[in-house]
Parts: sequence; structure tokens; C-alpha cells
Amino acid sequence: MINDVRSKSIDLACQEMLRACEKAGLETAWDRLEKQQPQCGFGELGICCRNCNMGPCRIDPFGEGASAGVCGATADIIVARNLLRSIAAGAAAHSDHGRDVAHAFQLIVEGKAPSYGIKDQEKLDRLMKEYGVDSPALLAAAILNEFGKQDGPIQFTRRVPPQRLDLWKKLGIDPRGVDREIVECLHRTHMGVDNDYVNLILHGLRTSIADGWGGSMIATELQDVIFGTPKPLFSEANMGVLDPEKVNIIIHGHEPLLSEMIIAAALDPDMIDLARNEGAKGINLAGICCTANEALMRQGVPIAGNFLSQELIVATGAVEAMVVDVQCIMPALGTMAGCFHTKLISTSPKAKFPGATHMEFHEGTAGETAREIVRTAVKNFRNRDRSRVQIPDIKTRCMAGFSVEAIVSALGGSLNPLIDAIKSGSIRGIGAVVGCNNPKITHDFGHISMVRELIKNDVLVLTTGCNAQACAKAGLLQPEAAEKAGDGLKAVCQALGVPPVLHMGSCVDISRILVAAAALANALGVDISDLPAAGAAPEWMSEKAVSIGAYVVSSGVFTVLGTVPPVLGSKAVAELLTSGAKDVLGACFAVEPDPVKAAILMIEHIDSQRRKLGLGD
Ligand code: XCC
Ligand code: SF4
Repeated sequence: MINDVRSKSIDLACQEMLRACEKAGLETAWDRLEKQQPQCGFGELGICCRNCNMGPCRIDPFGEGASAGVCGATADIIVARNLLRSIAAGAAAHSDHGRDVAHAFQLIVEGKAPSYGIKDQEKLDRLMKEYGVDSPALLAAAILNEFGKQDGPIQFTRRVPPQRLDLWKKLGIDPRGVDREIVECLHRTHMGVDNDYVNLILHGLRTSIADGWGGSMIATELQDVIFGTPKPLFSEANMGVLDPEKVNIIIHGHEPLLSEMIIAAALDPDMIDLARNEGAKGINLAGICCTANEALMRQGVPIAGNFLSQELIVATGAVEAMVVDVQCIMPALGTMAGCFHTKLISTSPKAKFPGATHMEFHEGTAGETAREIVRTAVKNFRNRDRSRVQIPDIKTRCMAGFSVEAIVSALGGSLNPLIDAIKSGSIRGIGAVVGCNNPKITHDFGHISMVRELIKNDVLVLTTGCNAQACAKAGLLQPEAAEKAGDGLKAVCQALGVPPVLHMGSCVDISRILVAAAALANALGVDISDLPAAGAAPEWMSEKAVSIGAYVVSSGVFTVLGTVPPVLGSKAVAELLTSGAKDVLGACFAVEPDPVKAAILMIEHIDSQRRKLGLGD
């Protein structure tokens, strides 16, 4: 039973709004989770299959009933197939985002997307060189071709250290084309195709690499070209960023193609005048989920909250419009918005929601649509019921904008000072902590407990996604948070004026962490799997996180998951992921719901890597 708000979230603003929702009888994800209890045991173990209509089938986990589906598929096969389908969906989500950015880039180059431009010419030049082409048009064509390519290689995979690439080739998991690998997941998991769990999982790794070093990396790199590569900046996080006197517009979802246009429209003097005419003091923008991360990293737009804050932010009654595109947008938002004056505005042809107004967004007419959306929000200000507005007075200053380029520049032009700090032990190692919220875990508790434990032990934390937002709200993204770090890390952070937790962006920007890991490994002349580094997703929930976990481990980074993945129904698959993989990939998964214990696992791993590199504890 989840009944105390403190067991639901450690975020005080969320606690306040959860109490308000309870009082007003407004349902949230936590209530719906309770109504799902007990959750299906077969689903939790990953041993149900409905891939054909002889089923649905399920395996008896106690070994008394069915040990195979109608076709003969065992628990090992069913679990591996289900895992592969999750990886396919996650890789598809990231990569389709990458495709949209690549397509927009092509339109920009062709002069067909007048609202956009090129902000980072230097990165554009670098990418053209990397691809061996001499015009932006050829680059756009080459990058778009990564999706439909049949025979590979995907160019950015060549950024990995040579040892890793050789390993991928030896295992047959060097991806050929982004779409090809995803399609092949669906083919292999169709009834009667791939029925060898090892073979299935190897293809899952190949598909995930096509996400991390393909689709996601394409999204990050081209977004930097179009919107600028992030540089360190300050902003604020949590619901207190909502302004009771202004028109509040929340941008939620994932793709900056939309949010950057909304930002521009909200700054338009005509729009601000319009807002004043409506009785507001101006227009205030804030973000949720990875849209927030993108908008924060490049424009300093404040964070209203992370994944599990989304319904609660609407419940403040102070939101004129919540503008969404794709991914991590709860269909429940329409219901919550319907209880207030809030307009839920969907914008992607791929994503419509019950209770939403659809204002479709296309690259060619992006600026106009964005202004139309902002105008709709402004006009909605008069419908706000002031007596129902409740904005928790809680917000925290945060520093963000740590692209790899920004980190290198903060270090004075090369990674050497970081390498020296790692060698000397002032920085013990690197922890990449990422991922979602999940109401199965007290909101933000997993993130914050883990990150605190890591920095206390001199582990520099790189963060993205909803972990970054949890850290922002908890004050861990301020340079002053160095006080909470161990002496070694504290000294390094204070010398550089940076926080002990570096916000590297959205979830597709985990590709920045990959690039940093590859650069570190290359500088040390070792493989990524030799680095004193570990990854974690303490509160993960989405299929994207499954793909992320798979490509991080495939890249050689030991990764701890905080919520249990649905694989325990197969001993063989669970064993392969949590130990067998180590012999093959030099890295594996661990599952540890206790975030402090999980941090200790990461630290132990980091220490053992240090010893292997001859660096001592
Ligand atoms: Fe979504 Fe990207 Fe997870 Fe947060 S971390 S809940 S995937 S917003 Ni990506
Ligand atoms: Fe059952 Fe096999 Fe069909 Fe799955 S594929 S539903 S296990 S018969």
C-alpha cells in the first residue's frame, strides 16, 4: 500500500501537490499503480508470450505446469524474445528522433525550413570531415542513409576504441543500419524464427549499438549543429519556476525541433504584448522530461519537473498550455488537464492523446505553428481560476550545459587534467547515472541516494535524463554541491568551479557520455571496459532505457539497474546478462534496488578497475 506522500516522492514540491491531489480527488500514477496491485507475476518474470495466435502462452515459474508455449518456446526463448522486442522499441524511439533531426537538417540545408539555421558551423565542419564529404547536403544524405543502410558501417561507431570495434566485429554485433537492426528484431521474434536465446540477445546488443552509436548520436550531433553545442549556464529547477503572474507554458516530450521554436515564439515581443493585454505579466516557459533537458542545456529554460512530476504540474492550476511531442507523455495528462483550464496540445503526427488539442508541427512551417501555439496559451490565461492555483514555493539553482566540448574547455582544452585527477586518485572514477522515474520506487529517492553516495566517495557523476532533473531539484547541480563530495573530488570541482554532478543533457545525449568514455579510453590507450567507470539507471521504466542499458554494457561499461527487468523467468538469460556477458563484453548488468548498495557495487567495480590499471585505491 502506498499511502503516505513521503513514500511516493522525496521531492517536497511533489509531496505538496500529491496532498493537494488527494484532497481534490485527482488521480495520479501512484493511485493507478496501486490499482494495478498485484501486478502480473508472469509479466514481471517476462514469461508470457502473445507473439502468435496459438497463444497467449505462459510458463509456470514453479516448474509444475507448462514449461513451454504451444509452439514449444521455453522460458529462455520467451524472455529473450520479449527483451529483444523492448530493445527494438527503445532503439526505434531514439532513432526515429534522430531521423527527424536528420530530416530537418536536410530541409535546412535545402533552404526549406526557414525557421531554423546552423548554430555550430565548427561542429558541422567536423562532421563533414568525419564523413569524408565536402558539403552539408552530402552530409545530410549520408546521415539519413545510416537509417536505411544495409551493410554498414554506421559512421559514428568508428569513434569507439579499436579494441572494442574488433570485439564487436568478432561477435558479429557491429550494426549494419539503424532500421535494419530494428526490423530484424521484429523478424527474429516472430513465431518460429530465432529460437536461441544467445543468438537473440546478441542481436539485441547489435540493435542497441545502432541506437547509442547511431540514432541517438545522430540526434545529439545534429541538434548541436542546428541549435548550438551546449555551454555551461545557470538556471532553476522545480515547480517554483512557475510564475503566478505570467502565462505558463510547459514544454514536454523529447525533440528540440519543437521546443526551440516555442522558446523563440515566447520571446516574440508581439506575443508578450498579447499576454499583457490578457492581464498577464508576461510569458513563462518551463520544461518536463528530456524536452526540458534540451531547452535547459542550450537556452537555460528552467525545469518544472521530471517524469513523475508531469501530472502534478498540471494540478498546480497555473499551466495555460502543456505542449507535447513524443515519448514519456502520460496519456493520463488529458484527464488531469480536463480538471483545470490547462490546454494539452499535441504536435507530432505520430502522437495524439485523449483530451488534447492537436496543432500539428512541420519543419517547413515550424515558426508559425509555434506562434499559434503560444497565442493559444496566452488566450487561455483568462480562463485560469485563480482560486485554484497552488504553486509550491520550491525551486533550486542549477548548472547545466556540460557537452563533451564544454567539459574539455572547462579543463583548459584537453582531457589531460581529468586523466591526471583520475590517475592521482582525487577522482576515483566516473559514474554515469541516468534514466527515468518509476512509481515502484519512491520518486527521486533512488537517483539522489545513489548520486550522493557516489560523489561522497569521489566518483565524478555524469548525468542525463530524469536523473539529471532529480539532481537539479536536489541542489546537486550547483558548484556549491562540491561540499558534499569527498575531499579529492571537492578540490577538483572547486578549482574548476563546476558541480560534482555534470548535466550532459537528454537521454539521446547519453551519446555524449559514450563519446567521453571513448575519448578517455583512447587517451589512456585502453578499451572502454578497462576504465574506472560504471553506469546506473536507478529508477528506469521505459523501453528506451532497456536499449540504453544494452548499448552501455555493449560499449564495455558495468551497469546497475534499480528496478528489476522482466528477465528473471529465465535463469539462463538472467545469468547471461549479469555474469556471462562479462567474459564476452568485459561488462555486465547488476540489479540492485537499494540505491546505496548499488552505488557501493559501482565503487567496488571502479576500485577493481583502478587496480587492474595499476592506479591503486
Ligand atoms: Fe523518459 Fe527522456 Fe526516462 Fe525521463 S529518462 S522518463 S525515458 S524523459 Ni530518458
Ligand atoms: Fe505461444 Fe509460441 Fe505463439 Fe508465443 S509464439 S504465443 S509461445 S505458441
